[in-house]
Amino acid sequence: MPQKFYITTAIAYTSRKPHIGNSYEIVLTDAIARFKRMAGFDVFFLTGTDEHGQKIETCAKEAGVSPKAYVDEIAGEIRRICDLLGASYDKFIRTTDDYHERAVQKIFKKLYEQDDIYKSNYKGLYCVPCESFFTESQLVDGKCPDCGRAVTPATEEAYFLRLSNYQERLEKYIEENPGFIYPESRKREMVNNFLKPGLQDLCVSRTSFTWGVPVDFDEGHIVYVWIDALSNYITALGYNPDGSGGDYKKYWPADAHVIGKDILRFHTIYWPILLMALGEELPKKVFGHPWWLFGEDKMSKSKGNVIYADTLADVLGRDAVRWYLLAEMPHAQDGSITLERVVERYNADLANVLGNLIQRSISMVGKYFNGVLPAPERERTLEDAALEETALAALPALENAIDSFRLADACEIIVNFAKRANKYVDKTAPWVLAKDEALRARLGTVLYHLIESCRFLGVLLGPFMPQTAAEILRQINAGAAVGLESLSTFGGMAPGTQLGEPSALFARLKPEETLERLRNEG
Ligand code: ME8
Repeated sequence: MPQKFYITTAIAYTSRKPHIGNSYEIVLTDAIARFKRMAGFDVFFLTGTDEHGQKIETCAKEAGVSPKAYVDEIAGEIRRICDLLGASYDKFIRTTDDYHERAVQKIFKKLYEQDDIYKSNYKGLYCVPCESFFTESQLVDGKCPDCGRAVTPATEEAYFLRLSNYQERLEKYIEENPGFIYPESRKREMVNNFLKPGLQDLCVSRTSFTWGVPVDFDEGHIVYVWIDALSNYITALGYNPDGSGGDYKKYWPADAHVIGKDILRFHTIYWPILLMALGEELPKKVFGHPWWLFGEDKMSKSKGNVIYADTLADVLGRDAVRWYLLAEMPHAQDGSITLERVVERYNADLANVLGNLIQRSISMVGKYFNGVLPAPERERTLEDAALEETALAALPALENAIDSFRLADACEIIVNFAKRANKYVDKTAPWVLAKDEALRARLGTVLYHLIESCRFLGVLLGPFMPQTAAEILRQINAGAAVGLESLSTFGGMAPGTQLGEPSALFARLKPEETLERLRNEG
């Protein structure tokens, strides 16, 4: 039986079209899911949309449509962008799905019946025109942060989750499972800023709006959107407090929740406590990834510096967008994206290194051997051996990098291998060997090494650039030697194979012209 691997992304708000920062998480998670599938795991990859709450209700009102019509449109757009980027999700959950809403109601009721949730009074500062409560620290100059009018102290009935009852158990879990909050720097932040000061019970219902999951035993109360949203990770698998389905039994607990750094608190404090209260296992890992900045600034619509994944994909192709996002984002610090940098990296990694290697390797077999792959000689030079060694070391290194969520390192391993192979071309100079009939066998060995290196690249690139990887393997006609297991020996290509015609995978971009196209598209 293959080992299971359950991985999830955050579910995006359907308040607006997702920008490249939101799309990043899908690509990151997709690369990991694809790698795990290639490594033989039984993977379940979940993504979806977070569709309830006051903000979305307000957006719909402003757009003059019903909340449902509004979220249908944006959820469709989010899913379209996921598909455009090649996300291989196994399920796309929407929090407005019937089965999810029913399960959330049952979760809420169970927690209430067992007294983990209790009814009390919420005391806060209320803005009447906005129908919203605020805390002292949220006010701007003592006034409502939304409309600037005066607020008044007020009380309303609400439900609360007893976080404090679970504080000790959560602290123990975090201590005993050092990989749970990841990376380490984020763990310190959570423990020192939120756990150490002590947890206060969390208000888990609202009465000031209606767009949400109703508390089914108390009319007028709506389940707090984060309780609704977090539950998606189990409801998607068919979780039900009265008895869950097969997928839940098979895949839970999650092996990794991949989320942005801003929502770590919800995933490492509220979510585990909710699960403990339900008597369910806790996720094994929560990976809080950094954010994309536009240059050095936060991306925001009002600043006009928002980049969308579909704009880039229209001009550069889906794989190039995936590559940039995976190769450029540091492990723990924020990443920077600008159109100039996207074009630069495209030319550096994809056109000059990868595309160039594949195209010239296949072309030389075409030119010197009529496209039929020659057999290598038994004798190997030091140069050959060094290339083989680099190829064989790539997969173990890649596996290590992916298991520690260091996707940029994984990309670097691949590019460095391709650079090494390009250097091999320069050193062995096949065009010189081709001039001397006596060196024909040596020429065959060199070209075999190059095409076998292309095969390694075609396999290794699978999780990162699936279309490109498939195209490389098609062009060299790799046959069945396309799985990770085929990378344990250098020699998977069968001599005598008829290679296909090379076609440029990544043509070199003219920066000015491309930037103009990108700006016009955006
Ligand atoms: O937070 N760079 O949804 P969301 C990288 N619905 N990642 C970014 C980013 C940026 N510039 N901006 C946002 C929500 N993200 C909730 C999640 S999960 C039960 C509920 C990430 O649409 C962000 O950190 O605001 C989050 O992980 C994801 O995009 C969706 O953000």
